Amino acid sequence: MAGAEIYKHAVDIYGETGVDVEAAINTLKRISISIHCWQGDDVRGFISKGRTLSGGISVTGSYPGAAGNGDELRMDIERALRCIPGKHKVNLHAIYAETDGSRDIDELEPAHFKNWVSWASENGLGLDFNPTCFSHPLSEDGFTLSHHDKNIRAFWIMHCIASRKIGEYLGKTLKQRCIVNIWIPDGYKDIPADRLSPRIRLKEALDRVFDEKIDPAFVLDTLESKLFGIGSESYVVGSHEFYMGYALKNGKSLCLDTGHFHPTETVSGKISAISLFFNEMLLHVSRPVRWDSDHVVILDDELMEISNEIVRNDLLERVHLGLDYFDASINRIAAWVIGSRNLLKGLLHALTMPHGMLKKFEQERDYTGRLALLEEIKTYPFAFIWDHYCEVMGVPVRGAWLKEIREYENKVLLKRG
Ligand code: RNT
Ligand code: ZN
Repeated sequence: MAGAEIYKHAVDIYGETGVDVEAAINTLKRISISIHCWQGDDVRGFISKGRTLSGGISVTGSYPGAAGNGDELRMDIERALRCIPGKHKVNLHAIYAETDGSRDIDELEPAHFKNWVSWASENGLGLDFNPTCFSHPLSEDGFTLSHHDKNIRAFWIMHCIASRKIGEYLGKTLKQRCIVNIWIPDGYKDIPADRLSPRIRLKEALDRVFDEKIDPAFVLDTLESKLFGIGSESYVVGSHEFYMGYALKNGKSLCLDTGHFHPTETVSGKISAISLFFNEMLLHVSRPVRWDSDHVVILDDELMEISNEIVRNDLLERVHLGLDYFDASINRIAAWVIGSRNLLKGLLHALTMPHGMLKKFEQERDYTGRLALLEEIKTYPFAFIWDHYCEVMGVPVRGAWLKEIREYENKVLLKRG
């Protein structure tokens, strides 16, 4: 059978379960994911050169070819985007500012991101943003917005305000709202004697950060919780309960990172509950291996279940999807392509699930039918639908992208000093 026939056959098979594959494909075309710039240079950034990554996150591996400046990073992202179907956003961190080196991160301005903005606008991309509350001398003792020293706290408050202003500029200029996500590493390695005071300080610091009026048409503020990190194993100030309460009370949104919960807890299980109380949320799609290790996203059960929850609860407009992982042990551009294609694959998979039939079985208490169908679907010809999607979107089909990335590696990456 030729490609078109195979695809048609797959469409018919899915049709038998009530699934409209063409409609699924048209929906996927409109989904924009946020691709994290920091996979390209191991979360180093340009203004913290020489500083080591801190805050309990860690990149391992020494694969050659990391981007060393804005032009290299943008060029690498462009290369990756040519292998990823659809129109997407790029997620920046404050440390990717292009300054003359005289400024610290509490004094960053929109102008330091003008190269990013002109590049994004030329390439039809939206931009998201994050303050960088780590890898800095003032975060080295493990505390930022909840620091006991009010001057250090003030520094981080200024940095977060500056970041929200930059987000507003990105959103306004690119005419696409920018998500500004705050994550801080604050916490204790060992059992604290006082869990409350740092949380009181964080609450007050956030109030000051959000006192700065930023147009919600251009910025969506999100807060990212965490259960533990390296160096904050026993206590994290910005826990899930903390931000859930803070965001609900103050009209902010949550960011759920798939690596930030207890290993047996799943983000897929939380989305429906949160959707009842929040209009929007952000997900940091990552892959924890035994800890919050930020491995490259693969098409695993949890990714498929997260996608199912978003699709079957009609949350595609309200759940924003960002990638968050960093692997320096493989080609970094391949890492972007693999993770991004997998997230899109997960979504397409969810869009082609017979949710109608499955829900009907469930309503009728026919759990036998539900399990039987769920298991049969696993061997449906999904691959041909995905291949067709790549083809119509003008990106390499199946593993053909790897050859392109290897050529780029030889021509560009391996020549970098
Ligand atoms: C850390 C958080 C955070 C970072 C990025 C770089 O545990 O997940 O989102 O990974 O901001
Ligand atoms: Zn994250």
